[in-house]
Amino acid sequence: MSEVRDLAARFRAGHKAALARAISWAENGDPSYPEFLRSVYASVGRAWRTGITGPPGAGKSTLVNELAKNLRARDRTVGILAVDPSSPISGGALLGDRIRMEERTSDAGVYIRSMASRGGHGGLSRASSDACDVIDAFGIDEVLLETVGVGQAEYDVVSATDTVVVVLCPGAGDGIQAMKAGILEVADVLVVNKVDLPGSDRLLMDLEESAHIRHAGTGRWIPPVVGCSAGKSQGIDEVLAAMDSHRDHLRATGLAAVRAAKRVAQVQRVLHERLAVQLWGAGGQGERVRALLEAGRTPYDVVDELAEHFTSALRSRA
Ligand SMILES: Nc1nc2c(ncn2[C@@H]2O[C@H](COP(=O)(O)OP(=O)(O)OP(=O)(O)O)[C@@H](O)[C@H]2O)c(=O)[nH]1
Ligand SMILES: [Mg+2]
Repeated sequence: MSEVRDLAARFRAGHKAALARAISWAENGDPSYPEFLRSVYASVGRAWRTGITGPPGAGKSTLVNELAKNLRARDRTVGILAVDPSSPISGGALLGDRIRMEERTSDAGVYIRSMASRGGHGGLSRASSDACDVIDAFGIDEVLLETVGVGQAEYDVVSATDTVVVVLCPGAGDGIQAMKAGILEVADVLVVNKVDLPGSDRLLMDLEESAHIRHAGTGRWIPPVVGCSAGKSQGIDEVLAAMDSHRDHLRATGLAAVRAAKRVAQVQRVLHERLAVQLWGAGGQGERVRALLEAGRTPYDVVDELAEHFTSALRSRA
């Protein structure tokens, strides 16, 4: 039996080691992954995927742990993917996450995996969305994907998940102001964590007002704003209720169309990634570009020349 068929068989039989292996294939862009995905793809689409994003230290992991606990109490199986942004701020927190989540790992209904964001940016978004597919195909009910929301990562989590929960906490002040437009753009649920700390009421009101101003009259989903204290296990049911309300909304307004649009975006992303590797990869185009620029060409002329070079290279390969 081929390696892929062997893995798919063990995967379908519910072996977690096979799940782990398949995620590694996804993460590393293993050449066996596409064939593996094909063999289990009919099972993809049953899980609900929730992205948990927000600034470093907002309490995302603590909240994920609490959400997992409550989802387990509802008899839902849970897969947790924590993407390590390998930033100096959060790099150290990963070990803490692991220890905190230890209590969940003895539960057979929970699968926890952290992924490193090594490699290019596109690689990370591809890998995390692939890993969501794999967990989904395994038959797990709920996927919780934790990512640190800084810039583009916020948008990546949107394409990989159905519901995006943005976690903020009081005390970040101006930082949150600066990010607010982006946050409101991606959030389906806005959570203010650490309501045990001062400043949370103001942040709650501020977000509520901003969400209404931004979305009122647009007919778009207005993200509910919920306060909680994940560290004290308070308000978690309210967060789950807000997540449920978004899920109900999507189901009532056309989940299939939303998911289809995200798949189209995924195809475009993977194609970009592959073309970039094929075009820029081994050839060392940097040198070529520099030489052309040094010869006095404008950037546009260089682009024309490269485009010409690429198309003839592709044509000769076809
Ligand atoms: N006061 C208070 N502290 C909390 C609460 N929830 C989490 N914390 C603390 O906030 C810190 C960061 O929590 P994490 O859950 O690791 O935050 P995170 O957003 O996952 O952090 P990164 O993954 O590093 O971005 C930890 O020291 C937690 O104990 C809360 O409700 N109240
Ligand atoms: Mg974390």
